[in-house]
Amino acid sequence: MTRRSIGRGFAAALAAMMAIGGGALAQPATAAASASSDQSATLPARSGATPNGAQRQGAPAPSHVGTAHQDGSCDQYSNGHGDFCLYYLDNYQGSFSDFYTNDDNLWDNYFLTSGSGRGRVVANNALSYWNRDLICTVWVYTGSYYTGNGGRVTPGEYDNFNTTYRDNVESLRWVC
Ligand SMILES: [Ca+2]
Ligand SMILES: [Ca+2]
Repeated sequence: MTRRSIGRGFAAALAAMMAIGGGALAQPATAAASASSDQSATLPARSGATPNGAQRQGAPAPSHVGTAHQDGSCDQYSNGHGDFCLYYLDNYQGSFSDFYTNDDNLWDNYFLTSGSGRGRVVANNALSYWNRDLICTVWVYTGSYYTGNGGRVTPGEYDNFNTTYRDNVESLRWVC
């Protein structure tokens, strides 16, 4: 199964772009003891977190990972990898949709879990996010097929989207 394969060139070109958060207002309950919201424009100085780092490939999938992508569970695995979750409301409230692989078009994805927004299309409808992967960065884009403005979400980061990305994300991809 091919997952999160990404070229190196594009990421380097985007490395100077800004962080996307709008200011941390609350924390997801299960992340309270770990991640902090990093608003800096510089890349985290941790191994494997830079766009020029090794591609994410060959990692053994946890036994329960078969339907992890778009299964309505915002997963984090013992190997440090996890989903990127988009929430319909601010502060990780309402329905969400979970992504373990790249997705160049969020117009055919829906908010999956119970709560406000369930069943609505994800594109241009997400207000907050949580990157549950502690190794890989996510880039979100205001256009489909990785076009428009691109913003970086560092490993473990969660926040409300800032004005550029609020209700305005249409594609996403991973950089490890
Ligand atoms: Ca999942
Ligand atoms: Ca899609």
